[in-house]
Amino acid sequence: MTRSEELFEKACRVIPGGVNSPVRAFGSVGETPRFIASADGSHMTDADGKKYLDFISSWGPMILGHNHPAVREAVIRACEKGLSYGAETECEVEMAELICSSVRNIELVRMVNSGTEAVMSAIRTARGYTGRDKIVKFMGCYHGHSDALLVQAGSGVMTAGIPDSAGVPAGCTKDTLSAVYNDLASVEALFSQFPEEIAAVIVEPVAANMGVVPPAPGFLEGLRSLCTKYGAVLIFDEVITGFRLGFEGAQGYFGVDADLVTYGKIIGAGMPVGAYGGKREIMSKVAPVGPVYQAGTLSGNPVAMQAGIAQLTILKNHPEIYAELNEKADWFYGELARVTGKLAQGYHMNHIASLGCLYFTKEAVVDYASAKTSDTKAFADWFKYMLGKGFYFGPSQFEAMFLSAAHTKEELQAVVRAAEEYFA
Ligand code: HOZ
Repeated sequence: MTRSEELFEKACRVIPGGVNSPVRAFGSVGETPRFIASADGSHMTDADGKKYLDFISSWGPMILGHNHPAVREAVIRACEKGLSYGAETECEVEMAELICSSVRNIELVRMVNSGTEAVMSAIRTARGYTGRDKIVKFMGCYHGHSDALLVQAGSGVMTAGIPDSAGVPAGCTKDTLSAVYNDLASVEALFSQFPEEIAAVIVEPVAANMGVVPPAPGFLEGLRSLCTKYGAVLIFDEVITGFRLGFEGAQGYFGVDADLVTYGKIIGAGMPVGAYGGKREIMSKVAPVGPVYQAGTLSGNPVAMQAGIAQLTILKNHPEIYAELNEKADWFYGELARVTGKLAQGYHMNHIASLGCLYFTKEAVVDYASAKTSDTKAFADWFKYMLGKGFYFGPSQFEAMFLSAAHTKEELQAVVRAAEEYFA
């Protein structure tokens, strides 16, 4: 028995399913979760001492690689001054200034503790601002696990084949309308039906919880126009794309303006942080200036803030990091497309910037329905093979691969060689 197997057995006795987040259970790939003991640069090492080239990057935030010296130092320095005060600190102001001064349309920003919290709060703010109740989300997009958004959600919900979670009262989702990703007509139809009732449209500007589905040309621009026309708030959920596609996230990458933006763990370099921000007029509705209540003892935690400031400062001052990362990713995902494309019948490689996903389907994957055509059993076989070779991908067909600045071309070349063997 491996140490990971031992730990998993123990964990199952005291933690539901042995994990603290369902995707980690490796259920859909029929493997035992690897318990991670440490991580450095592009690698993680498990409890048995096996080293893996990591393609999860803690689901995104480790864009500079694990255990980056500047982030580590910032955290150690912050810890020496105490872990939490429940009162304001200078570093929260520094963090807010860093974001507001460099990301378009963010004039005010509020720190929270996770992407889930950020989204939940942004929706409440949009509702408070517009005085409307309905929201539009897209099938296959995942916005965390708050009640109103667990409707045809991506990520673990999609992996587990759960259309809507148990325990969510119907009343909590009655104002959640579902549209089809990359299909503007489906959004237009909802606006025609409820022209004065929709508070917000929330979208992952690159859908990265049903694999990776880039927006079709004109899709995000179309959402912008519809929201403007009908007086609804356009929310970009940038928990994955924020500070990853580029410093200005999807807004900068696609040149489309959102009204509110939500961020997650990347803001804290992997510490439990989230944030929501946007136009002053809308964000001024948030308490204590406005009537929309939202709060949190640990929000803006000084250790998390210092970690985030260290990472964001490096990213801001070194735009070449994005240029190099995205170029490396184009090459790598292009190679995977070449290797699998030789077969051309049953594989489909989607990618944008450092995010990628290999689907096991003949269909072009452009939305929830086409993503679901992927053969998850074939994905599981590929996953197991690559894990055995020391390449750690997200343990589900519907999770993204994340490259970091720490991945070297030689390491990625080894992945391509393993893929060549697998698909030979
Ligand atoms: N797709 C999720 C992150 N966006 C996976 C992480 C989790 O649920 O634990």
